[in-house]
Amino acid sequence: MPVEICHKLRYELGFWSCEWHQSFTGDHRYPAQATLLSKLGGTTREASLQGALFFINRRKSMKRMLSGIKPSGELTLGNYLGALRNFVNYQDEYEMVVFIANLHCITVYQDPKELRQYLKDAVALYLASGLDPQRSIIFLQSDVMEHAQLGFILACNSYLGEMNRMTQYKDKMAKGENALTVGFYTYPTLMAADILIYDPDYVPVGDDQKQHVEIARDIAERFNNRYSPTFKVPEPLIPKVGARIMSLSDPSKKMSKSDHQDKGVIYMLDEPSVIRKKVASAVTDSIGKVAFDPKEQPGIANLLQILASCKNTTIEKILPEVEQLNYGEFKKVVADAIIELLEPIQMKYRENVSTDLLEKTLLDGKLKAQAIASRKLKKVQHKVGLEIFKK
Ligand code: AQP
Repeated sequence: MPVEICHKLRYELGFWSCEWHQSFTGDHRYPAQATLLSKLGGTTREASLQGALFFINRRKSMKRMLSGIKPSGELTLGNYLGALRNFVNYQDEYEMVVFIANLHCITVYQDPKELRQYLKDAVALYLASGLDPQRSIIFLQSDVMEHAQLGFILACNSYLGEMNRMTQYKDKMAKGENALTVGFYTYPTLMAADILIYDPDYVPVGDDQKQHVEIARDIAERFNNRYSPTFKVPEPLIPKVGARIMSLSDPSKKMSKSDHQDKGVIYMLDEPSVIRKKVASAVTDSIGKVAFDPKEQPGIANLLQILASCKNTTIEKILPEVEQLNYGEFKKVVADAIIELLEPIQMKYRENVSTDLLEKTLLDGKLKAQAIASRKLKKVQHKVGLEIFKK
């Protein structure tokens, strides 16, 4: 059985029930999988029930993992090393649900034209990095409207005190930002919906994002206790590799896509010459020795972290190779490693971006995600008492 048909089966059979098949085709004689397989290019003979069952069971035996990136700017090296690369690796072990969190982008004003470009680039970069639409569900958050609907129901099961305790909100308040939107204030409840609607077992998060999973867990437990068991309570999974990448110009701050100090941020689509320039002007110190001392030498420690992450190794292993170098030579090694890592991704990005692959991926992902999300939302609406008639 061809591999791509197998991958499709893994999803489709899990999500499309026999009833769906019968109502869709009016055909009660064959199991759904036979018709589906032939639709996908196989033959009915290939669609042996045994083969189909194997894939259903395989999917069922996989734990589900969910994550998303909010492309409120161009994706950075930090997004890749801290998140995207891990998502790609997780595909072998988990059923990955990966979305583009576009609703979260607009909690602060975005120029519509720029936002569209960021979103398009993000899908192209997901694919260029190795996320595989046959194995992962890749979609745009706003395409699955159930997120926003569940978000509101969960907001009605959350408290102002919880929102007030969220770090991002507290940070902005402490900085005296006074033009915060209501969407920004309640985004944790939307994020809880993004997660809980798919019943994932795990949510991989950076250290700074743990609070989001914690609030989703609290809301899930409250809902389960108040109504009846409805949501799986997900576990945060903090990746062992893929440490926090800091800004090159201010190593006390995370490398962030919305940081307007471009010099400190390496974007996934930066040209090699730009990468070299940014790394060459990275902040260091006057000690003059390449060593891992985040307290005394935060800039050098960050460059070491970047080098180790790009080479997929540890700082202990990489240090002996670079500790004799002067800062100029060391920076050249770091820049080379970043370019070596990003160049193949950039090439694939250029291949993908002008084809219809992006649109097809998002449409396919939307259908698969919606099949899960709408079932869960119906269940929730029924439990809360919103439905008058059983559908
Ligand atoms: N510098 C980083 N180092 C390691 N991991 C990082 N991530 C982001 N920056 C780094 C990880 O990328 C995933 C997606 O993050 P996000 O884009 O949804 O939100 P974020 O963490 O707020 O990313 P930014 O770039 O800092 O966005 P802005 O500037 O909009 O606030 C997460 O898993 C995150 O840990």
